[in-house]
Amino acid sequence: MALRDILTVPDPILKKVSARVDMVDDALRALMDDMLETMYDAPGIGLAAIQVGVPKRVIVMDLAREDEPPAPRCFVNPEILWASEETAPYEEGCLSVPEIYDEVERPARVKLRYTTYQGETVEEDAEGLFAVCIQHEMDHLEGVLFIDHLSRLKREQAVKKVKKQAKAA
Ligand code: K1U
Ligand code: ZN
Repeated sequence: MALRDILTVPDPILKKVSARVDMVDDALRALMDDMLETMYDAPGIGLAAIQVGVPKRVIVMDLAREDEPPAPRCFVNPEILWASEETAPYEEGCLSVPEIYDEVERPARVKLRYTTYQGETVEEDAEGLFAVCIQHEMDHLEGVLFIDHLSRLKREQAVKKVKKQAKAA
């Protein structure tokens, strides 16, 4: 396993649309292992492959609380089959937009189909933080960041802050 660098705004790679994965094989599992290690190290609760520069439709996540054992999860080629009309706000963050947090409104519940780490295709309902996080990560697969849901002024201020942080580091 290896730590990978997480791209930050305004890296143009983050705007790419990721490609579907043909097969879950050992090479893809090695990528997912690296992504989980990178996410835990950051630390974060989710990560899309494009954030480490790989334009594949792959997401990792762990929503376990600190007092719970780790619960790593992998989502290959995730699709939203249904989204509720009801929406819910959540104060989101993103490892590609470090130290910026703002409220985004998304469907409160979604039904998903995805392929697992083992290569099995499954369907699952998501609500609460799981629904927020999977929608945030699936936006990454389309080249969309949570700041794209904010006003142009807030988005530009966020990118400016991240550029300033990167210069100072
Ligand atoms: O960059 C990412 O996509 C990961 C992002 C996921 C996310 C967070 C909140 C709402 C929607 C999606 C993060 O993990 S940001 C960091 C974070 O939330 C966190 C970090 C340490 C402990 C707990 C949370
Ligand atoms: Zn993100």
